[in-house]
Amino acid sequence: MACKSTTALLAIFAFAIPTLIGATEHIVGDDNGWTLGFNYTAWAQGKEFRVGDTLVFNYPIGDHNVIKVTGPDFKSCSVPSTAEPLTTGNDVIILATAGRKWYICGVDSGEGTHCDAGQKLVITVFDAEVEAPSPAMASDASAPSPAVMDIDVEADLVPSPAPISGETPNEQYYFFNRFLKV
Ligand SMILES: *[C@@H]1O[C@H](CO)[C@@H](O)[C@H](O)[C@H]1NC(C)=O
Ligand SMILES: [Cu+2]
Repeated sequence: MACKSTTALLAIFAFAIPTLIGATEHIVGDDNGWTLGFNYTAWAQGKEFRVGDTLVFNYPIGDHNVIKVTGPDFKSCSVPSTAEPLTTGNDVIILATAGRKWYICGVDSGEGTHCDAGQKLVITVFDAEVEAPSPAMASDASAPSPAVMDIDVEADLVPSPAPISGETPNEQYYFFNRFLKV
């Protein structure tokens, strides 16, 4: 069973590699970085965000932060109490799933947050497989989407009641130990 899971993981990497080759790194705000007085709506316009791409937020440490929020919190510039702001000054976000994504700066200037002043970014991320930038990738167009693969993995990781007669007790221990720890 452990072998089956390993095979599944290898299969995922095999599918993930073509996706990553076509991945784009988006420097938010380009040379302006993540700052006040910049229109991120205009910046995002005409750009294509795909699953596997990355967003990079550059700013002087301490001046700003990056918080992923929901649509309503984006609109009202609310910082959820559970928020875990990114604060490294070079925050990299991997766009792992398709859909609408909202990011704000939650730093308070004393007269509201930077978000209130317009430091906010909303993007729509599309599936990676929709686009085939190269002929090599076009042949992969029928590959299952990452979301579907995630589901497959989950299913495979659930210990099944399959016969374990061929396995020694040690192997069984290894199997359960492995999945309890992961
Ligand atoms: C930012 O740019 C968008 C798109 O060009 C525009 O609709 C919006 O009014 C601009 N916002 C500000 C605050 O200038
Ligand atoms: Cu800020």
